[in-house]
Amino acid sequence: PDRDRLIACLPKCELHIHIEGSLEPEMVFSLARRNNIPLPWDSVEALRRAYAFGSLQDFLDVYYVGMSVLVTEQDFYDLAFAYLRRAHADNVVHVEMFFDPQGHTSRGIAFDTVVNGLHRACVEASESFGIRASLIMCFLRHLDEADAQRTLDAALAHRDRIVGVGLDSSEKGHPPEKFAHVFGRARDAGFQLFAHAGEEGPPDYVWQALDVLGVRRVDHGNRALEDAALISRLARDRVPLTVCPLSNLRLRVVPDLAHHPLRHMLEKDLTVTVNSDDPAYFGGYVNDNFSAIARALDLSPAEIVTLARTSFSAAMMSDDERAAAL
Ligand code: ES4
Ligand code: ZN
Repeated sequence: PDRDRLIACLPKCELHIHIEGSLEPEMVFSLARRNNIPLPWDSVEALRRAYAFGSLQDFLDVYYVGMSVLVTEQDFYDLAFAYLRRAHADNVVHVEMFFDPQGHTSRGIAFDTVVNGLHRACVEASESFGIRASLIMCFLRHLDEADAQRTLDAALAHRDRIVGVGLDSSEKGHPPEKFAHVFGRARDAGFQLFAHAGEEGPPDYVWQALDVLGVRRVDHGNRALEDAALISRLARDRVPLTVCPLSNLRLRVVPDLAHHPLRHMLEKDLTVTVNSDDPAYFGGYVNDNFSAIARALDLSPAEIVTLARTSFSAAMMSDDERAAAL
């Protein structure tokens, strides 16, 4: 339909993508073969059948096994380059890419191996087809703060190649305040700050992300709508929310997309963007997310244009870079 043609031709930024979540089942199997890594599934089809998730934790259990096939610098390069090429095909011009170093260092992969491969893909994709891409490392919130502190120590040697730190993985029971000290250190070291909050966790976790961690943007933020004072705060400070419709559907954060809170977020003047989260696992890249939510909520062309434009205001970009991109 016309709506999908509009979506396809709009320039966009992708601000919520876990690069390990762009690992397609075929690549899981080809890298497993290349690196001699055993898998609990005997075919691509069996792996796809495992993508029936009842919750965030169900997904994470598969996600951490999937990423275990990533071993060499070339693996990380191949993963990120394939994603950036795919994003470019969706008219994504700027990417702020999450990665999970602890998902790799915990398996004995060196921090440098991960960053070297991902960074080289960002540089070469930019040279090859002009996409801009930067790296944000996330702390796994189910691990303790001391583990995050050691991860930050390792990142300091790559300060010029990692623009920010975020917080992801199992949300419930792991409030942002658990990471207050390490986020303080990251801020002092000059990193931009982000956190997943209000995906499954309560509005209080969104407050903590803002007031304890001091994040510049909230990833998901769906449950902020349960708290009127929080909505006012997010609107007043124009805190962007990086919303991921197909992720919310597949992880049962919403029963169906017709009940997705994005329409209410727009009505309340929140700064909302549309993103893919873990596209290989959730059934679509960024344009698929735009199409699915636009159709379910019957978004107008003007609303679709607003969502794409907002991705630029929510991005880490100078005004000059923004003007050049638009
Ligand atoms: C994630 Cl959807 C989601 N939520 C929290 N942590 C994550 N890591 C990768 N995808
Ligand atoms: Zn996410």
